[in-house]
Amino acid sequence: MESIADKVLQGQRLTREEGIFLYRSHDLLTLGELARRQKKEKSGSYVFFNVNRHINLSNVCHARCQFCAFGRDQEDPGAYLMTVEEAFQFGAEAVPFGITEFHIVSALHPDMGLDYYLEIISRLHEAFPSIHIQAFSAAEIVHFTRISGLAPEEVLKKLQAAGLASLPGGGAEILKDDLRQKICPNKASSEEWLEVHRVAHKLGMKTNCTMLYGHLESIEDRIDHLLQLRRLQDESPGFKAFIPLPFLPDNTGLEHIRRTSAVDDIKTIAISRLMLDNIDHVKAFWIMLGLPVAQISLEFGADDLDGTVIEERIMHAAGVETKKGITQDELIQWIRQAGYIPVERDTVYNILQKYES
Ligand code: V47
Repeated sequence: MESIADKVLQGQRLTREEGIFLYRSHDLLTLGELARRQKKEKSGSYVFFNVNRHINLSNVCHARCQFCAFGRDQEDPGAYLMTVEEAFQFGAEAVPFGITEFHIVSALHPDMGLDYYLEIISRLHEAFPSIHIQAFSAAEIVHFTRISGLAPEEVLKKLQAAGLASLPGGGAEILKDDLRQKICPNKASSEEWLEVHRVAHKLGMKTNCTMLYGHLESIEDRIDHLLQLRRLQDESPGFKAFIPLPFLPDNTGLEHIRRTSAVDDIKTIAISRLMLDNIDHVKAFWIMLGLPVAQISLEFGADDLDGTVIEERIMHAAGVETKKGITQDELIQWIRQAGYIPVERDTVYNILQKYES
């Protein structure tokens, strides 16, 4: 631990073996101290949040990943698909709440063509040009290439022209193909996921990245995943935030697996902060971690709690017990109680308002 601490203090990069060592260590406080130091270098005493609305266009999905409780077959009870008009209204009704972002992710619908998605983006963008549209995980973009026969670059350019501004970080799961064959065999491969972000960055789009952990993967797989993200960021920078997503097992094909512990969640936040020295923000997504663990993770390297969300569906299908949304005032309180300055940001981390007391 001492030699790792020295390296962190000197700004040197940690290796695969050091990452694995940190996961195996029980010295949570030293880990926290190092990660907090890194967080302070990147964002000082600020902790970010944003005011956004999640929109999940459909839950009808041909991929039916083992870890997902949200996806449905078309004829299943509870299956839904928003029309373009319904999606537009769903977004529009949140505008009076002062949202600055539409966060749109969906399922891999077997029948809807690319035009459906383009139309929703352009309707929202034309009506609300100042609201940032962050939409479609790389797994969805790969799906769009398959249904349209277009290359990732062409799909992204069409979406960009319609008003898409950035990509969320979903669909990464664990970037290891033999594991993906077990948990998500019908969607983008590791290289396809990476390629979409590589191309998006080259087109000038900012994106996020995630890691779904706590299912069938090993500690080594987690570290290898982080290293792949770090490598892509070196080669083609554009990731703004990393979001570790603890696996929520209820109602999934992996229901026998126990939910990750708070210690694992906190360690994962801290280790990602230390390994991903070239990604500025680590997000503790409060919906998944729960507000108490998300708040404590601010002392372990996280510098963002994500947003107001308003109505979250994917994680709630998997039994998460947090609320479906939260007010801006509540987010400000949670951040202040941890001793940090709450900062409202836009999607790409421009500062909109500081709440200094
Ligand atoms: O790709 C699905 C994950 C992701 C479960 O970019 C699950 O700012 C845990 O990526 N247990 C979608 N995780 C959500 C996502 C996201 C969320 C918040 C912010 C951002 C961002 C991105 O959710 C999926 C998958 O990895 N997921 N089911 C589950 N049962």
